Amino acid sequence: MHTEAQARIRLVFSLFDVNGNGRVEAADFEAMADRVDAVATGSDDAARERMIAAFRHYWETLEAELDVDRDGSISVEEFEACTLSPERFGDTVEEFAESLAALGDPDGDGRIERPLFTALMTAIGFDPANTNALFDAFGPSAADEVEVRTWVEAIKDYYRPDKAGISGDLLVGGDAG
Ligand SMILES: [Ca+2]
Ligand SMILES: [Ca+2]
Ligand SMILES: [Ca+2]
Repeated sequence: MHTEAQARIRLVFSLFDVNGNGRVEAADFEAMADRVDAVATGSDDAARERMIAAFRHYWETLEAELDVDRDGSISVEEFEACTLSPERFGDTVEEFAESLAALGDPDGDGRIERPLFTALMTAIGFDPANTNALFDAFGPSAADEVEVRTWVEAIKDYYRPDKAGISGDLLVGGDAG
């Protein structure tokens, strides 16, 4: 596995462990969904419920696939195994990416503005400075917007262990590590 992928996965684990007890569990995902819901003020109920359902499904998939010792939580060692068989998480990550991106585009024009992008990514736990660097890497328009598709693809790339040198690596740099 590329070290870049390992660094991304470790960062994701630290973000998913919202309550900071060193394990990822259902309560962490509920807390993260609540934070994202709180900043998705422009979105309708259906879009928000879809996101919350995607977060729950993400947790259920992790628990089913990675909780080897069946203690109801994922340790960092258990979590790293997700990179060994990324195909088992493809559909889950895709729905997570799509539902999150939908909250970034409440007017449905296919583009997301920087303030909302930063708010959603910060709600998940990413460092604001790194989030801005990622937005810049997407090549924003003169109106400071990026294509939602670009973001969705970046989220999916982020979880691919064979990927290195991708835009998502910017999230690992700086003070967020
Ligand atoms: Ca936790
Ligand atoms: Ca476990
Ligand atoms: Ca939009």
